[in-house]
Amino acid sequence: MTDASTAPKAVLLADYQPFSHVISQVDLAFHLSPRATRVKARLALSPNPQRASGLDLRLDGEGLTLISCMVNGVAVHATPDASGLTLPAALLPDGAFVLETEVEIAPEANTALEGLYMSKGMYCTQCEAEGFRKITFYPDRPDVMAPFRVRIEAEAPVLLSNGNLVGKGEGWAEWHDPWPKPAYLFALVAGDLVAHSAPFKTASGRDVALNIWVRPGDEDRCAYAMDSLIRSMRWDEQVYGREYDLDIFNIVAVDDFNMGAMENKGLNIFNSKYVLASAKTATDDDFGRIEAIIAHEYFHNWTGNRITCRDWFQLCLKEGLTVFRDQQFTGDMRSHAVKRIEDVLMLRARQFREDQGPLAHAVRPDAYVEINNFYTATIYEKGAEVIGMLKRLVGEAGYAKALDLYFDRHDGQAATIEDWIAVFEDATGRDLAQFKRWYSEAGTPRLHVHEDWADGTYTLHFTQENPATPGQPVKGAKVIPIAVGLLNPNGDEVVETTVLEMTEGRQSFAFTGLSARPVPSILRGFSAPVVLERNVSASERAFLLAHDTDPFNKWEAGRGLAKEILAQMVTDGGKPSADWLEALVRVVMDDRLDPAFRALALRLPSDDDMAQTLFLSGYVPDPDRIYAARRRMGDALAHRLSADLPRLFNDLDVPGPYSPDAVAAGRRALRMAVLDLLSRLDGGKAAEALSQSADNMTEEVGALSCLLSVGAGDAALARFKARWSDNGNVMDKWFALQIGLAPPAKAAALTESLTSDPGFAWRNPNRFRSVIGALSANHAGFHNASGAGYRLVADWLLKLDPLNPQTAARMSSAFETWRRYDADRKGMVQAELQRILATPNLSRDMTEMAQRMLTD
Ligand code: 0A1
Ligand code: ZN
Repeated sequence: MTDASTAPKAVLLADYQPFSHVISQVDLAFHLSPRATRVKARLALSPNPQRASGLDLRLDGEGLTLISCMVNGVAVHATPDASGLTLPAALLPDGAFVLETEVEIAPEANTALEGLYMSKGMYCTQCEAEGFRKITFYPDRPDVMAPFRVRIEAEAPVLLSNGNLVGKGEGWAEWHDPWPKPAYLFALVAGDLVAHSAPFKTASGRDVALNIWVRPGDEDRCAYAMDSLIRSMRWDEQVYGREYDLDIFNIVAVDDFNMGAMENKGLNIFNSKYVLASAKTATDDDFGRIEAIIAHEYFHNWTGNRITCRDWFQLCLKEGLTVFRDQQFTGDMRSHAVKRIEDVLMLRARQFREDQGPLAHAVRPDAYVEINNFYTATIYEKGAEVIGMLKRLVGEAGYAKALDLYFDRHDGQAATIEDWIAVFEDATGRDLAQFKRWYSEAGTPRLHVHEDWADGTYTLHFTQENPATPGQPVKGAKVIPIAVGLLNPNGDEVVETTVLEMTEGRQSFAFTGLSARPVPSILRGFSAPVVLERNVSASERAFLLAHDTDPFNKWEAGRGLAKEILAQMVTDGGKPSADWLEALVRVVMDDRLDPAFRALALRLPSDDDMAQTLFLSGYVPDPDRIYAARRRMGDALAHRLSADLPRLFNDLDVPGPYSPDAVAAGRRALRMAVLDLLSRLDGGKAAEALSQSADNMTEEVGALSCLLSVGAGDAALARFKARWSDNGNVMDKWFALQIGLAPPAKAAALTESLTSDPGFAWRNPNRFRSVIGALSANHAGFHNASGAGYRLVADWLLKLDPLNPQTAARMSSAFETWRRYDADRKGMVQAELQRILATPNLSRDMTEMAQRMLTD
């Protein structure tokens, strides 16, 4: 299908070689100016003893105008090519030497937001994964680590870089980072900024100045981020024994950012939406995400920065582990049960979806064309799941011992997954050779279960199926930790949670000495990232929903039931069963249960989740039927609960001033779920009243969503816009909500009309995502049979690609599910992907994505 001669060249794990030289010191001097920034780099180099002597020096560099180049103070003639600069061995002295270069770059013209760029008049950088090569000539790879000294000269009041401040004056500042680091952790910020500051004393008594830098006017929305940072720092000391290691920790919020945030050493740079929050501007979910992302970036200081990755194939070494750590942190801060359910919802929605389509790849891939395309749910979320399984297999104590060994052994190094596995083997004595398949093999295993019962012995028989994925037709059996508990028929637990270790393709586990046939609770806590296939009756699911002591499986029982019934409603057009309604109502009305849990139980499976589930069961999903069935299901629930909804809505009101804590947030989540049902009965009356009176963004957005769902959102939308038009982060919600909740046949047209709204600043990644991304996330709208959704998304991706290939390519994964659907839809998506691929000067990023999605 695609012509090999035009395919961009892949980088292979198998080709790894250490760099030709080592760098003992980097000195950078920046003279900032929007169109002509000068960067001087002084690199102290020597041949790498791990490589042969007499090698050329090859430095990466893109879009740089070379002004001068000197070796040991003597000018050399060097001509860069499109991707870098080669200094032939003949030009280099035998031993150590100093290379000095000066280049010119234009940050104002940098629309890709990679390297040094400008956001609303402020200079900032993004170097992961390969952005440093857009700043100066350098070996832009994570295994070249060096201490950096940085001098910044600029007409800006605040000048920041990594490490500690060693000097400053009018128009200049100097920073020194003593910790050797790879170039991707370099950062620089300069602009008119103000700080929200706080002191911190580490466990061993080091004073650290904490600053969150924002644009003037935003400083009153930093308190929650600061509180989250302080709690993260304390938690890492207490749980992992890891202290902060510089005198300053700076965070900067920027409005134009491709991702969520970046862990640059001592100078984290954040998308402003993950820093700025007040009761009036941020929802409970926003507060939760801010806490998690602040923690994530901070935790990278040890897992990512002190110990980094040898090469980009090892990305999960830092990302999987850091996600795992931030998940533990959120669980400790809030509720482990709720956090686990939310994480699994997200894993299934994003990672299972990826794993079941053409973009499936291993947690540690062995080839890539553009590394920016591999910041995926598989690397991050499945990478974290793999660590969760390891921890389950070796136990709390084994995990703690292995992590201590990891930090001791690899501090200051660029490590690999082999190093990571070896610390677990050495700390616990376990052989993890088979476990490593979780890193090398893509795809979501399917775990089939059946059981038998005789003479007091209950046996579970498991079969694992490891489906083929692109480039990996055959796979081996995985080590699967299966947490199981057994309940007796009156609902008491007779066997507590036990972890069964499955290592073979088929395996049976027997429980003896039981007085009655038990009801099994399998895969408790979602102990492995697999699809569990078991024939379970509706009554058994209802029984587990009522009695399971494992909160995850309690929720899962209700979820499984809802999905089964919804699937039936999609295929036969019927109504939900009374059994399901009764079982769910019991949970919703049970005020001994955590409201956050009850809210999660009420959340119906998403349309995309249903499409995936139906596809896996052999159906061709029809987006309109799924949409309609899901609405009927919500309506039926609303009618069944009609007598209780107004009282529930009133009782759940959280009195007093707004607080983002988990308890209050849980009550509001349930209250908004109740309001959504109530709106189906009262046409949005209660929601309209709340929309006018709400004093916090959670309820303001909650009420607006309810109104949009019942087609009564016009007045609230207009009010919202009038009130928030000068707040970009809030206006993103205005765009995304109306598109996300638009009826299927109108979604594309509405999106198209909003692209003409003066507020649609499409070069801003957040705004682009809140419009074009919101359409791709409206399942029935995006997949509307007219093809208008596909066309509009493809048009805009093509428009963004030349300016910002990274964000455009990442968003193209909207198309990854195309093979699930009917021939007409498949044909339309295929045509869009081919149109994308045929576009002249398409980026390498987008070319790789479109090719992978089209390959059989
Ligand atoms: N390392 C950051 C995420 C990140 C990754 C890539 C980026 O540019 C391509 C930017 C940020 C994290 O895990 O938070
Ligand atoms: Zn990360």
